[in-house]
Amino acid sequence: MQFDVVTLFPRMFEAVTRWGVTGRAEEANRYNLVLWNPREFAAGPHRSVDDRPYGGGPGMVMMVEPLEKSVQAARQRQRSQGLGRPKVVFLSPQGRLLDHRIVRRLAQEPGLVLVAGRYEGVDERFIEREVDEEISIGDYVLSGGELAAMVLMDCVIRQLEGVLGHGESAAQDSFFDGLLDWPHYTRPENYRGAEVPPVLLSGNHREIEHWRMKQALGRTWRRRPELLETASLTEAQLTVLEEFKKEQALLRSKSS
Ligand code: 9D3
Repeated sequence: MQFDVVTLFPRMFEAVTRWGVTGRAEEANRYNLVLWNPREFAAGPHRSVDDRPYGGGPGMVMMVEPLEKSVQAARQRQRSQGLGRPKVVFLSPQGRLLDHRIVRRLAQEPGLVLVAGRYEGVDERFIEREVDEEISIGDYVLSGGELAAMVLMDCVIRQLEGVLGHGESAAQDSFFDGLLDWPHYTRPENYRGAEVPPVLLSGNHREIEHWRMKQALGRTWRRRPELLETASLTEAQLTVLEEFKKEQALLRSKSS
């Protein structure tokens, strides 16, 4: 995957390229990242990339020209790599909310151009002229699009072939897809009186599987019930969830 990112703060992206899974994936050439700073495409003695908003009001707005020239340079590079026309994604609070479906779709692309904004926003004409898709990472306020672009990159890179090891990308994952994780434990068996659930020490793999499924379903029902609407549970999962609910009811009646 070829990533071209347009940003006033290119060095922030070292957070992706230097560490962990995404750092190793870059070393292994699973993806390539090229950064474009609109400042380099800015005209005038001051190389301005922002100006005051027409109509007044607080803050500054990113100018069309340095952004457009950056995106065109990025497009040109991807075309020179024989990749065709890349999708241009603008990270924006006005965008569609990012989810795993969008991540998987974007991971199918040979290349992406990501645009991170700063200040109050970017000139709308840039979006109309150059942007294919606007994406938000959630309903909270960031200081700019860079962290959002890195979140998107991290999620996409994990989906690329050969990035996750066998254990991490196991078929188990897709089995539990759309549900929250079950609780995890490691040594010691007893931490200052807090025990590991005995079933996990039993060596009975069918029972362990069943317990984990029940916990995953139960927690999802408790914490994120809206996820169960789209998870399209199997008959077996519905039965296990009913077990969880009954146990919960029982535990509550015992404690009162
Ligand atoms: C006047 C109110 N603003 C928007 C709600 C101003 C504003 C806040 C934050 C303008 C730009 C930004 C910078 N944010 C992003 O560039 C951004 C973002 C975010 O803030 N939250 C979630 N996803 C994203 S993607 C890009």
